Amino acid sequence: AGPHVKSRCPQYPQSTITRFTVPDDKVDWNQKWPEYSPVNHTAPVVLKKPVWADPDIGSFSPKFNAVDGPVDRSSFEGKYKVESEKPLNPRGRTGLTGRGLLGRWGPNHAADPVVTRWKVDASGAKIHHSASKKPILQFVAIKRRDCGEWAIPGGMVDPGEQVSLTLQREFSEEALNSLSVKQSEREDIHKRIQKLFGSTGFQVYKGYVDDPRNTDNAWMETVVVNFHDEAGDSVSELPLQAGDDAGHVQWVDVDSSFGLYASHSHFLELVARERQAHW
Ligand code: RP5
Ligand code: MG
Ligand code: MG
Repeated sequence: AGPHVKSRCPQYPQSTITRFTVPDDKVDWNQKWPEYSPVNHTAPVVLKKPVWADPDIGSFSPKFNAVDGPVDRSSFEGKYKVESEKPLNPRGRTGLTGRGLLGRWGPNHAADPVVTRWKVDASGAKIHHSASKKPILQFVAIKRRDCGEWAIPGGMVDPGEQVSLTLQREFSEEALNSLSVKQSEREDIHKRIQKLFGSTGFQVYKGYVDDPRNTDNAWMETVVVNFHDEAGDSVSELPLQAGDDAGHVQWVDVDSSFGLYASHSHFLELVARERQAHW
C-alpha cells in the first residue's frame, strides 16, 4: 500500500480545521522534517469526556501497546512508538495532532462486516459483467450520516467486546435498524443474523484503516469479515432498514468504480478477489 491519503484530507471532518499539508515524501516519520508544524485538534465532543473517550494525557497514562483492562491498545500494525507520552501513527504524519474525533489515544478498534450475495436475474441466474465476464457480487452498503459517503456498516468494538459480536451488532444496528424495532422482531433479526454470522466468515483484512478522522496520535484499525449468502435465502430475505449512524442502506454492486468511505474500497477488492467476482 502507498502512503495514507484520506488521513491527510485537508479539511478535518466536522470542523473548520485545516491540516498542515504533508507531501507524500514526508509522510514517513523517519524523514527528518524540522518545519513540520501540525495543527492540534481534539473535538469538543471528545473533550467532554463521554464514556467512549479517554481523558487527556497528563492526567492519564494508559498502558500503550497492550491490552489495558477492557481496552485493547495494541495495534495490528506491530509496536507503535510513544513520544512525549503520545502514541505515534504507525503509517506516518497526518498534519494534525491530538485525537480529533477519535476517543482513544493510539488505535481505535472497529469491525467491518461485508455481507454479500450474487447479483441474479429474474430466473435466479448469476449476472456476469460485460467487460470482466465475471459474476457480480453485491454487498450491503450504508450511507454514513456524518459525511454522506457510502461505506461498510462497521463500528467500534466496545470495551471488552468480542469482535464477532461487534460485527453482528453493528450490522443489526446500521443495516437492520435493530435498535428501533419491536422486541419480537428484534429476536427474529437476531436469530437470522446469528445463523449467517455464525457460519464461517472469511477474514478479509486486519489492520490500519485510512480514515479521514485519523491523526498523528489516534487512528482507526479494523477487522473486516465477509459473510456470504451463497444461495440468496439468508439475509437477502431480510428487509434492509437504515439505523443508528446510517442514513440509507441498500445492496450495491461490488465494482472498482464505486467510491467508498475511508479505505473500504480496498476491502471490497479483497472480497471480490477471494470470491473470483467482478471488480
Ligand atoms: C472506519 O470507521 C472503520 O472501517 C469502520 O467502518 C468505521 C467505524 O467508525 P464508526 O462507523 O463507528 O464511526 O474507519
Ligand atoms: Mg454503529
Ligand atoms: Mg458505524
